Amino acid sequence: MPTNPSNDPKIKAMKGVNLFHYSQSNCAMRIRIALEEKGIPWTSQYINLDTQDNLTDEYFKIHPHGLVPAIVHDGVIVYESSDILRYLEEKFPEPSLIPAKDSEREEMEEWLEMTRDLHVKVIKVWVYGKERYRSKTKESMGAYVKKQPNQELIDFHKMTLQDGHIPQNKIDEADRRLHELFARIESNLGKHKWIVSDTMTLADIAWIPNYTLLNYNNFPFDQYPRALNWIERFTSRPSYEKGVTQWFDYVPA
Ligand SMILES: N[C@@H](CCC(=O)N[C@@H](CS)C(=O)NCC(=O)O)C(=O)O
Repeated sequence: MPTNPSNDPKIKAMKGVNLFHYSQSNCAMRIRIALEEKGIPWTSQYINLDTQDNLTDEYFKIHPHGLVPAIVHDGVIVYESSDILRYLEEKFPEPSLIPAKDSEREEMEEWLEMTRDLHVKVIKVWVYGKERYRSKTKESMGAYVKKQPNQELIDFHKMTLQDGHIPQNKIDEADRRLHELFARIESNLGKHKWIVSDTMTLADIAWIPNYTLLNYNNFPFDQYPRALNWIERFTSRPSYEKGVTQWFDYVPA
């Protein structure tokens, strides 16, 4: 788990849980939801991705790839949303968001790993592809390439800038993977109430923000009735209201 006790006096002095996040980031949403589910008090450190606040030298001291989310907990840095979820679970075990059985815990880990592996090639490709959205300009890309060590992200942002945007075959492949994943969620929900067990776990928290993003672009969730019921149950929880809905219209000062 990438935790870094920092030598920077300003970071070392940070007390409690400080969340570096952006309103619309699905990766940040999952951390805000987990914090609310666990009732952990936290301090908001807002990183405005629209103005590339994530690319400052100051922020690179916290996240080595200049991405959100990251947390600083009593001077210790943790980044990568799935690892932050695991870290919070370890430090704040109650209420538990881990399933009881070993087999369920293994499956929960699989869903957590998938959030990391599929974030760019499936979720981002599908969402940016549908919207033909460009979060960088050719000019801002120059600064980004110099700072960003993550080649997958550089290639992704470059792809959105090319003529014709993201190639249709990549969007189709992302669409196929998403249907595969939601068909699996649908099948799992036929066996238990939540994605991996009868209690809500980190797997549900990790995946509900993907629904939020895909739903903006009309992913056909109506093909998955049990998933729709899961969505309804989750989105009516106070943690979703506080961790997701209330941030939709956030305007940084
Ligand atoms: N796998 C990482 C992905 C983090 C990530 O890509 N965050 C996006 C927002 S969802 C970001 O900070 N993008 C800024 C950029 O690409 O410059 C995680 O789950 O924490």
